[in-house]
Amino acid sequence: MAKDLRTFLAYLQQQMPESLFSVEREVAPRFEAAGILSKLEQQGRYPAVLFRRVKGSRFPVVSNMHADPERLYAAMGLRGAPLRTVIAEYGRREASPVEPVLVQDGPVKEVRIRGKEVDLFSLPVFTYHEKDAGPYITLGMCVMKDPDTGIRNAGIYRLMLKDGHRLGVQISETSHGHYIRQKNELAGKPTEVAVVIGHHPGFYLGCLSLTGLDVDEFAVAGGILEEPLETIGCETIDLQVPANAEFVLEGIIPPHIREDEAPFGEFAGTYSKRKKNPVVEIQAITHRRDAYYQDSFAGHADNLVPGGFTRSSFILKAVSIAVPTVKEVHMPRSGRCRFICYISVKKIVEGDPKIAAMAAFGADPYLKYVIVVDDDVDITSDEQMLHAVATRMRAQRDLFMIPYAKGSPLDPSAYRGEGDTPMVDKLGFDATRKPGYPDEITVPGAEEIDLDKYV
Ligand SMILES: Cc1cc2nc3c(=O)[nH]c(=O)nc-3n(C[C@H](O)[C@H](O)[C@H](O)COP(=O)(O)O)c2cc1C
Ligand SMILES: [Mn+2]
Repeated sequence: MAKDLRTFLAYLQQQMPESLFSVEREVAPRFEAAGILSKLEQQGRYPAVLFRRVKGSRFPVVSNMHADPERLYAAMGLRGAPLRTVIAEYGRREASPVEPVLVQDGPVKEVRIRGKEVDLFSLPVFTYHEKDAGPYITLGMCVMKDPDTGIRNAGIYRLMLKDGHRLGVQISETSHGHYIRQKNELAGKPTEVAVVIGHHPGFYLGCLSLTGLDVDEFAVAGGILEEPLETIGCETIDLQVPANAEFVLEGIIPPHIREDEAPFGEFAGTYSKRKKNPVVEIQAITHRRDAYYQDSFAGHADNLVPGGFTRSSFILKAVSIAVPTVKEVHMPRSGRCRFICYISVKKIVEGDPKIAAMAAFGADPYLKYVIVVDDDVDITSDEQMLHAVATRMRAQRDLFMIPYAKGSPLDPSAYRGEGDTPMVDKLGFDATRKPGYPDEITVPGAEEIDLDKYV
């Protein structure tokens, strides 16, 4: 059976039951569902949550699926493996794409709704944070096609419900989707888009891979899933979508239309301000008869963890070309899995740490601080990283700044540069030991001490 959301839910029920939290009581889509997710988070719990009954909709909701890295590892068949093994294996599968296969029928076509029958309010779309401008679809994988090459592109972009058939969309300047929509707009043309909702975590991890615009993320998803994605043609637009998704929304982004979108509680943990953004006009919805709607708990672990993971693999590849002795890359939760990158290297050549940091900046525009340490540091520990910064660095020599470089528009420290581009100032840290660094203190014989003999 092809991997999809249902096969993974069944796996969780059987193999990781503690990782699935089922809410039987009816919940309100505005704040109450998010409140439950928030309460779990306050208790340090990150299960996937199945909301069986949501007020105002007949569809159940699966949320928080990607909040716990352990579930993502399990989705790749790597339960219990260390971070470094998982990132290496992700990189290996990313480099072994599997082309999708086109099929004629699939469960996502069980129900087809077109034209005036389309009603986005029939979906159980949640409102998360106090100042959010409305309900948001937060795990819509938006599929488009590059008008120059015809190559498919996929990315998640937040979608605000404006009315029964229109969505506001934030496609950041850091996303390929922005280039595609912009190319079409410059030619005066609309952009066709299919929003895929509800699939196996491997599908999301594959589509979130940091690739070139010339790479079809569905083939990467096939690599991550270790099986081809079955795709099927849309009803009203020239795009193909996974045949065993839960929902697909088909629409177009008309050129030169901008309307108010946001505020919205974003991954940085702050609100994104209201701005003029493009609009998606939905002209058809297809779904499974008993479909699960899937969302991401925006601004929280569910939103942060999957992207950090896929970015690490890409950064590791870029850095290893520049510095062959790189050991590990990690995007810590403390940096929202986006703004801070930790890198360890086995330093053989003085100056390599700065080259490693520059390669990382070149690979990922979201990055703001890159901290490079020796390979004895556990880069999954914020404390060990700060210890290296505190003791092994001299700012004047070991720190470099790149002012006025493109960053994420959702970064609260970003400012608008020429051409309205989101700009940030970036810092690279060489926190490795330099020649002549004093020996670190150790107590001889401590390892062999048996405390029981002394008490
Ligand atoms: C839950 C979630 C929500 C996201 N929301 C947005 C968003 O609103 N806008 C955006 O540009 N990127 C968003 N991203 C990041 C992009 O989906 C990601 O960078 C993706 O690789 C972009 O694909 P592309 O470069 O092929 O367009 C989100 C990621 C996740 C995991
Ligand atoms: Mn892309």
